[in-house]
Amino acid sequence: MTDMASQTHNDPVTAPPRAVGLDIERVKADFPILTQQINGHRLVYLDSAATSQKPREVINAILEYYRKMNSNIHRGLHTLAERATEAYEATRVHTARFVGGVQPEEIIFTRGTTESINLVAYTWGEQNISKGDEILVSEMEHHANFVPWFELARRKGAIIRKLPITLCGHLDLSEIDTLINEKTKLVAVSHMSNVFGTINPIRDIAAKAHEKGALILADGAQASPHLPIDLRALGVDFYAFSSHKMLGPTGVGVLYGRKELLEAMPPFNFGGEMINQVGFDKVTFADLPNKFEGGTPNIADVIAFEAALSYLEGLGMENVHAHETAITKYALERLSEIQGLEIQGPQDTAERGSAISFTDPDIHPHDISTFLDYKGIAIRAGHHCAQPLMKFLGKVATARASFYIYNDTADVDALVDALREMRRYFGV
Ligand code: 7TS
Repeated sequence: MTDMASQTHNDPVTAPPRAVGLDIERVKADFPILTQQINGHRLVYLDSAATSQKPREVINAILEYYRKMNSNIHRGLHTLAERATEAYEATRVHTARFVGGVQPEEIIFTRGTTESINLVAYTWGEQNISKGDEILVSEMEHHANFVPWFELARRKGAIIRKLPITLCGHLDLSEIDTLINEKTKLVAVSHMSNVFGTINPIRDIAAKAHEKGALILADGAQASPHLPIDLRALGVDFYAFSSHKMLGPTGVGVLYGRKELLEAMPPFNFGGEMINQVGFDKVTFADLPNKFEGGTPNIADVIAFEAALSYLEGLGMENVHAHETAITKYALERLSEIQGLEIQGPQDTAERGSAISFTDPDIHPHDISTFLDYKGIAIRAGHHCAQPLMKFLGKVATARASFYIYNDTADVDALVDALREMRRYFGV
């Protein structure tokens, strides 16, 4: 591993310690996948905004579940079923605590952020959106927080309004007082952009929405892995996020909803588990949260998600954030040394997280990604499921490096060295 002291390139950037707030060697050692060589090089994983790697604790929790507990929850009266039900519900309690201490029945398990948002669009949306109503959606949304609203508006004859963005990668809030008006029923905005990395002022936007009687749904897919989250302080009505971006397994998502809203909403999936009484004359539904968890849920992965939450809490979310801020600052400085590289999003690390999108004037993002892969470096290239944002930038794609707890300054150096080599290789 390259140590900062043995850096060979000539650059004016003062490197921070390899890790801030975290014992980086210990953290790295917890992620078995990182010991691999890819194409003959040490794996440098810079694609955590797409999905994070999993620590041993999470992998073991899945194995333990299938070895010792496997059974269906909420219905069996035998010991295994009780164990599994207890562990599944313990994750709900833990998740409620992790996001600032909401009520456990306000936490609904889904398959991911996408399903959480669709749940709201198909239940609350069907019930509350009518012709002529307005839904304000930011221009930097992932398609998961855009398309469900677009489709809802199409079904209902409602209107999608755009909360625009600036070239610096911020939301343009200058017109917010007219964009949110008496017709606005919902504001849909990401807490952290998956392209710009921008941390959006959710609390202020929530206050503006509520002033006009609108609700706010914040997409927390990128924020929940990286920031301490306090949903009550943010003042959101709905908040959606995914386990797999925060060290947990794939196939588990969370929807937080204020209890009185969830209680008034119709169910999403009809079937087993979500009912109270079923007869040919009448069906009644279960109370929260079961009303929204029809069918056998993803028991193993929900249970293993608890191990991810414990792991993050063990590190401390303040430490996670401090570490990533230092790495992001260093990465922004080092990347800016590369001639011609255009870096998107805020420069100030107080306003952003660790996803850094960039483009090279001479090399397509897909070629950048392919070249870096030869060097064992995993990044993402494409439109990042944010085509309205790409359109605003006038680009079809960007390259994106995203950092997490197991990345250090040596990973940034590997990226910068490889990008320099790439430019030489392409003769630009
Ligand atoms: N919202 C944001 C802000 C995201 O970044 C993503 C996934 C989603 C929603 C969807 O989450 P899912 O778990 O339901 O798939 N973002 C990315 C990405 O940036 N690259 O791959 C997936």
